[in-house]
Amino acid sequence: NSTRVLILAGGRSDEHDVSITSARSLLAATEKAPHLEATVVVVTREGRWRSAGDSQKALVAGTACHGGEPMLQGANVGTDYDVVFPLMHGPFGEDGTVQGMLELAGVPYVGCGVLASAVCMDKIMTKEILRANDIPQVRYVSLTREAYKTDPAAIITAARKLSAPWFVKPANLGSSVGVSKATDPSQLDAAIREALKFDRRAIIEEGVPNVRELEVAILGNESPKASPVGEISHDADFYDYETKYTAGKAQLHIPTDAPACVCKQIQEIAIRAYQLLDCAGFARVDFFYQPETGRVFLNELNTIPGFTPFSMFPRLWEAGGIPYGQLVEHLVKLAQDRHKERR
Ligand code: ADP
Ligand code: MG
Ligand code: MG
Ligand code: K
Repeated sequence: NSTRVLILAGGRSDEHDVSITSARSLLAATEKAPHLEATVVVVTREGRWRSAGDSQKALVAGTACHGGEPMLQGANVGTDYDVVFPLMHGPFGEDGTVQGMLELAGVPYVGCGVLASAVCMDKIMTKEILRANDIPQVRYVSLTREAYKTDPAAIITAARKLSAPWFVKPANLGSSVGVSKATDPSQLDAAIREALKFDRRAIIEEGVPNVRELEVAILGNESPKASPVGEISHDADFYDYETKYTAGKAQLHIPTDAPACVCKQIQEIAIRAYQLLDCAGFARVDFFYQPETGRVFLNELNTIPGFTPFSMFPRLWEAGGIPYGQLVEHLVKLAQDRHKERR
């Protein structure tokens, strides 16, 4: 009597290939788990849904560009599967849209619900909620395309009240797409225009000098637990798209050698933020650590974290005593528990 899991992979985001790599590992793990039976459905880069049979080719190729149907077809999600594992990153995967479809289908799914997914995808909304709850974070200014068109000087003036350098980002994206660093006020305009190419809304943040990037993996529904804290290091100016996805450009340190009191603070803040935002299942919570002052700032929560065996989330839990296969089983169980709790 095994649990039938539907893995959704690929999708329209720039993390399409990463998602398929994650799905392959996930599938292999379910094959080893005696009571899990998984099928993969791949969404193409154009946002079309392949059949399970066609998806096999994408799994082998590692990517899917063409083909597929406008919506998930040939499977009645609610009756053919017991649990769905939406493993697509970024917009249309991590942002609550797929989660909404799964709510309508009435099927349990891994990870955060609609609200937490949508809020965590939106850097402005996340920050507004964190601010209302005194969670430490960097100072920021938010803007819309329309506001910038109407009065660019007002926005530049507001941004200049934050200390340099500035990080300018689209509100709803990931993988560092559309993110730029401005070190001089003269670079702000170009950075803002770049971010606004990807979204109607953008955010300008105060940069953390000599930043160290620490990440923690959270697992659970009503009583979430934090993994040991990991660190990312690299030689790039910041953790940009190329550094994230070129093998060998970034190093993962698990656990970090940052002071134990800093790690403890990070674990506590991450759990508080996870609960405030009503996250469920899992999330990777990313922090900035400023070694000279000892301060930590919550950067973001990622509700569909990278999930290859070499990704930060599974590796942090491995260090925390939960190997990859068990982690998958646990996530499936959490999805079923949450579904029951919500009835
Ligand atoms: P994404 O959701 O695309 O990963 P992030 O907000 O995490 O966007 O920004 C991407 C990267 O840019 C970070 O991992 C970090 O290297 C750098 N960065 C972003 N904001 C700041 C900041 N305020 N101070 C220092 N570095 C930053
Ligand atoms: Mg990030
Ligand atoms: Mg992100
Ligand atoms: K996010």
